[in-house]
Amino acid sequence: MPSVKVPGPYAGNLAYSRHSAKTVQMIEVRNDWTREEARALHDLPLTDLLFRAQEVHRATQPRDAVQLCSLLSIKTGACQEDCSYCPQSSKYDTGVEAERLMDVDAVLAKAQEAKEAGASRFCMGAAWRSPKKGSRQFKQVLEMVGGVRALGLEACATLGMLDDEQTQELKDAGLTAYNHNLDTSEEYYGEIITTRTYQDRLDTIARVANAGISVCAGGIIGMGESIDDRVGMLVTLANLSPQPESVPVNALVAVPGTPLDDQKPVDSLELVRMCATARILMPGARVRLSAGRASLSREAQLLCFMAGANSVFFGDKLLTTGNPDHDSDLALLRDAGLSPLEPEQAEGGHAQHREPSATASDAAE
Ligand code: SAM
Ligand code: DTB
Ligand code: SF4
Repeated sequence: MPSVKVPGPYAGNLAYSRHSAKTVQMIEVRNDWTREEARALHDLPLTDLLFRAQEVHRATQPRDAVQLCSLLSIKTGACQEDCSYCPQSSKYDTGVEAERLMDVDAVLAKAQEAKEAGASRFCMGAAWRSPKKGSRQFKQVLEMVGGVRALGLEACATLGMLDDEQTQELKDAGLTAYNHNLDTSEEYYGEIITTRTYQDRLDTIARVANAGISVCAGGIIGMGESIDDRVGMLVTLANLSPQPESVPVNALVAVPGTPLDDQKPVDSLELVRMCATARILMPGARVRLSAGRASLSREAQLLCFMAGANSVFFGDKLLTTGNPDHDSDLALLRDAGLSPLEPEQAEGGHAQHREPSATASDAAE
C-alpha cells in the first residue's frame, strides 16, 4: 500500500460541537475521501484509531447515549433476489418459512411493545425486491408508517428498491428513515448479488435523500471481501452528499443453506475497526452496530461503542435470526454508564449539521 498521510485534525465547518458554553469546535464533513486515506485510518494501530474516532465522536455525537432501534420482519421470505447472505431468498433452502405481509394492527402492537421496552426507532423490513406499484400491500405499509409515528417513534422501513412515487408516498406518510444498504464495495458486489446492480442501490438511496427522508445505508463484513472492499464501501457512503444519517455495520450471520454459510466468523476487532473508520469518515452519522451482535462479548461491544458506534438493533430478533434480548442490552448499557437515546434526541438534526446536546457535551469539560 502506498504511504499516505493520515488525515486530520478536523478544521472544517459543517458539523458542529459545543464543548462548553464558550468553545465551539468544528468538525469537517468531507465528501472527497480517497480509499488510500481511509485505508490508512483503518489500518492505524488500534489504540490510535480508537483515539481518533473518540475525538470525532465526542465532538459530534450526544455523549454516552445509544439509539435503540427495534426491527420487525413485516413480510418474511420467498424473496426473488439472490443476495448470497440472505436467509430470505427463495433461491436457497434455509428453512425460513414464508409469511405474508402482517396486518397493520399486529405491526403496531409490536411497535408499542418496542416503545415500552425503550426503543426510539421502529424499523420494518420486507423481503421484497421492491414494493409492487400501487398495491394494497404498499398502502398497508404506508398505514404502518403513520401508525408508528403516531406512537411517538421514529419510523424506518427497508422494502427494497423504490421509485420516485413510492418514495414520496413514504415521505408523506411520515417515514423518518429508509434503510437500503450498499452491502459491500462496487467491485465485490457482483460476487454477492446478481439480480440487481450497485447503481440500482445508489439510485434508490438518491431518491430517498432527494425526498427528504433520512438515509440509513451501510453493509456487511465477513462475506469473503478484502479490507480494501470494506474501506471502499465506507468511502462510497462517506462521499454521498448528504452523508447517510445512519450507517449499519453488520457482521455476516452465516445462515445454513445460504452460499455464504461456510464463511468464518468475523474477528470482533475487525468490527471495531469498521465502526471507528465509519465514525471518522461520517462524523454526523449514527453508526449502528447491527447483525452479528449475538456472538459478540460485552467487552467487544463496548469497544465498538468506544470506536463510535452509537446505535443498535434492540430486541431478541433481527429479521429472521437472533439478537441479544432486551434485558441483556439494558444491563450492558447500565453497567457501562450508557443510556438509551430519547426519541426527541434521536430525532436530531440533519446528519451533517447535528449538534450534541449542550448538557451532554458540557460534561466533557
Ligand atoms: N429486501 C430488502 C432489501 O434487501 O433491500 C430489505 C431487507 S434486507 C434483509 C436488509 C439488509 O439486511 C440487507 O441489505 C443486508 O445488508 C442485511 N442482511 C441480510 N441478511 C444478513 C445476514 N445474514 N447477515 C448480516 N446482514 C444481513
Ligand atoms: C441492516 O443493515 N441490518 C438489519 C436491517 N438493516 C434491516 C437486518 C439484519 C438481518 C440479519 C439476518 C436476519 O435476521 O434475517
Ligand atoms: Fe430479498 Fe432483501 Fe434478502 Fe436480498 S436481502 S434476498 S432483497 S430480502
